[in-house]
Amino acid sequence: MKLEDILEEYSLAMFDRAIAELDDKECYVMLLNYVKKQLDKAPRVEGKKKLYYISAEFLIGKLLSNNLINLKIYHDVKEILEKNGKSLSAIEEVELEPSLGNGGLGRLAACFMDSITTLDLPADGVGLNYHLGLFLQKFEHNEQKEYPNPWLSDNSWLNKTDVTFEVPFKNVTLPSRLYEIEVSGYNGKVNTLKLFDLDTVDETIVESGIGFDKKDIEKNLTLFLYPDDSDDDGRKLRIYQQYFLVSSAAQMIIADLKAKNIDLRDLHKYVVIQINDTHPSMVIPELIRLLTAEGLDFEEAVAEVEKTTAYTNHTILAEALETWPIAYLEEIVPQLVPIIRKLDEIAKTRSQDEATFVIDNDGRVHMASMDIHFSQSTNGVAAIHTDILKNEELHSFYELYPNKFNNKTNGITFRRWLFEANPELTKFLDEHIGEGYKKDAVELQKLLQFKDDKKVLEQLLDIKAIKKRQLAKYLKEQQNVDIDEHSIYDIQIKRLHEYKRQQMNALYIIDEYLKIKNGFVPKRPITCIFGAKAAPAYILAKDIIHVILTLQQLIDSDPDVRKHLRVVMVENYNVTKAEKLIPAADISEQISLASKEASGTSNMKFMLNGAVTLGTDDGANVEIHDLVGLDNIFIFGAKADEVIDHYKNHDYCSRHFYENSERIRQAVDFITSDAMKAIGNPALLQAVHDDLINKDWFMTLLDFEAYVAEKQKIMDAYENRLDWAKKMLVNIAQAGYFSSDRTILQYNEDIWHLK
Ligand code: RUG
Repeated sequence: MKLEDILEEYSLAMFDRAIAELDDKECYVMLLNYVKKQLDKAPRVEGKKKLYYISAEFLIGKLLSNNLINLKIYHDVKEILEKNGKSLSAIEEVELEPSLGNGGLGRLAACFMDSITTLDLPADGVGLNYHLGLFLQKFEHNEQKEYPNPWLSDNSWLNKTDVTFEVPFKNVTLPSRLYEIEVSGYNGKVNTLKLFDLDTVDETIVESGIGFDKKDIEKNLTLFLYPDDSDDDGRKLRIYQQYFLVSSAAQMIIADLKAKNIDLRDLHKYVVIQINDTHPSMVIPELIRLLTAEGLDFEEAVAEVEKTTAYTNHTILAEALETWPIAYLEEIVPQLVPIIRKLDEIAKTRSQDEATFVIDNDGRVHMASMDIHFSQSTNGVAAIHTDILKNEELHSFYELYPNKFNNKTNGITFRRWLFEANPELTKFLDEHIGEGYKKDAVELQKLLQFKDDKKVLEQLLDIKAIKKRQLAKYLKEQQNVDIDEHSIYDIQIKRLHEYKRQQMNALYIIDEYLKIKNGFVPKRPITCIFGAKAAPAYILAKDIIHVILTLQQLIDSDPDVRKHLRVVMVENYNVTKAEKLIPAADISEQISLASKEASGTSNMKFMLNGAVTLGTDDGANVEIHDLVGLDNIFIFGAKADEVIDHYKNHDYCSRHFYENSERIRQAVDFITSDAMKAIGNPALLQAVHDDLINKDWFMTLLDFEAYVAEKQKIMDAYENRLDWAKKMLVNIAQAGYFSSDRTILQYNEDIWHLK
């Protein structure tokens, strides 16, 4: 039967009407049901050994188009819908984006599941089923306000199962229920994302934004991802969540093995567990606990767990390397404490260096230390990041276990970030270099043969113009902002954090604003686009959002400036919005303080879509720089070793920069100018101003002038349109290395050994 007839049958069976008579919501439900059936029927990836990728986040994005692409029916479905007067993109709007992640770490987990499945590797992703996500961001009075971000509905990709496990806390045992989402691969096979939840969780306890009783664990456990941990109850709730996740995961793994009659002493031959960041680290003592309960002696269990687990580090920022007071663990999961104490003793027999202690002298458990001692592998996520781990942050561990350390530079799935987000560019590539790059992304290099071909370069510029027009239309619909599609789109989208230095971009905007006010207008209008959520308890990050939104309003209401310079902060930045923003970008802002961004992955998505990077030599930018060469990337600022030296010597003084540069002083002081205070909240503006002068922990002022100079260069380069198109082409051609398929093959080769 033809697909068209099948879909008509679905439509009639479900709604008693033909497709042409359905509204977008009904069409979505019809397609959802059809695709879910296909996924149910699809062969599962099978194999002797299975990966369990445990992660607090899976930022999977909407799934309809992704699944249609992987089932290779995207174009057919689109055509059938069009024949019936429907638009797939309008239907996609109906789907709620699952709010199961925060940023790069969660999106990486989602890209990995796609690649793992595509490469035919058996795996479960294991996480939690947050009802209300991180939070929904709204802008009110130029400030971020947080609201619940519900996404669960009767019509979703999530399937409830009858599988439950008993998770024992000190005061209460809670049943975790398994939910599943099928993950499709480009090979037509499926793996599963397993999400645990608690039936008693009650969304109605949330009041005034995202506030709720943090002590009411039975009602709040899986409400939010990363609940506010600025107080003790919040920190304890995170421990409850983490243990709920890992105990469910460990019990499920053991149940899987028992169902296959596998001796638990052979665990590592059948199972590998990737611990994604430290949130799931308690899986190590929990597995030891369960294995000893199953009859293994302690040493045996430790050895088995060490061989079975592997840890990925995603940051060198001290505040993100979790430590929990042992007293909290006593209070919540006392059964783990004797195990962790024994692990600490073992660790101390291996090294007396305090930097490697599992329990430090203040009685805090260092989750990363436990991971490194008691797993087989520790990897960083970009070459420079892994080097910094080895040589600086985790140097004592590296000396102890040189063979455990390895690098796995992150990657992105081209299925979502090229085929789905940019069908125009995909078609262009198919026509010029064939479709081989869809299987082997390095084949994108075939594009290099066209780097001096005027016609091809013009086609690339035309595609970018189409994507820019689409974004302008989307922003008009979503946020009622008009942007000039002929302006340069300069985009910085990522979590709001001082080290990512959105504040430096804001200072650039001020500098440009002042220039325009003084009659020096840019050759071409510039649209500076931001998308970023700030953690609700991270006050300075929220203040930086306030500065950007205040600038946005100031410029919008100034007719002299707004025709040359615009600022747009996209509300509630998420995967769906990233898919529209990235293909439209001219300039990719990757301006973190060198050494601080572990990798970054939006840098890869931008490059793949023909944006040119303006960045520091940090994270994966370094590898992009190597691949495209200095002609095709704009690099500025202090290098990582210089930055690291400043921290070691405590010799960075931002006030010194402020006092010695007129340009810096003018830009910084403008934050608290009358013009800004007339629009914004003076206290919040003052906070950002004062921090920049008195602290500036992430050295904005150190790099500011170099940044402005390099930005001028990139804007000038944009004016030579054919030369710019060549830069775009080289970036696209060299993006193949950043396919997550490559990353996953390396994980499998070096760590997982699945097939
Ligand atoms: O900040 C890092 C990014 O540099 C990286 O690309 C991403 C994936 O590896 O992980 C991000 N990250 C780090 N997210 N959370 C953390 C620390 O918990």
